[in-house]
Amino acid sequence: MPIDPKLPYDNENIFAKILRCEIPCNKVYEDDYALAFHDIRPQAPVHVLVIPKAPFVSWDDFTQKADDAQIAGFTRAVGAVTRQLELDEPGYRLMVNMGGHGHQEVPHLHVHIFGGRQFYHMIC
Ligand code: IU
Repeated sequence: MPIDPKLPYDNENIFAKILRCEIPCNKVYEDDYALAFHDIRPQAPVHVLVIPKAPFVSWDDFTQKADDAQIAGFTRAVGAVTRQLELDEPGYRLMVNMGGHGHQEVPHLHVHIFGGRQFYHMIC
């Protein structure tokens, strides 16, 4: 079920627990601003999620409340992950789901990185 992105941040959401190391993840990358790990239900040969190390519910929440250092740090972390995974050539796809129409299911901002195959039009 999609989450309501207007709800306050839920400290018990699954990605908050991963950040606190209460639940394991298959980690790809970590720095001061972000953690990246393999999606448990991959939709492509490479499917990695990048999450900020701060309590932002959604893209909307992040773009309103994050300070410049958090925005820069998180954005650079996504780039660091794609380079670490050597996806830049031949390329990859980024996706952020937001709200009901976007079908965001986990109430902690996450950027999906898809790679390892050719993509064409929108993912349904
Ligand atoms: P969405 O953008 O909120 O719809 O995507 C949530 C993603 O989180 C989805 O691809 C799930 O497979 C993934 N995920 C995960 O990797 N580990 C988990 O414990 C849970 C969901 I719950």
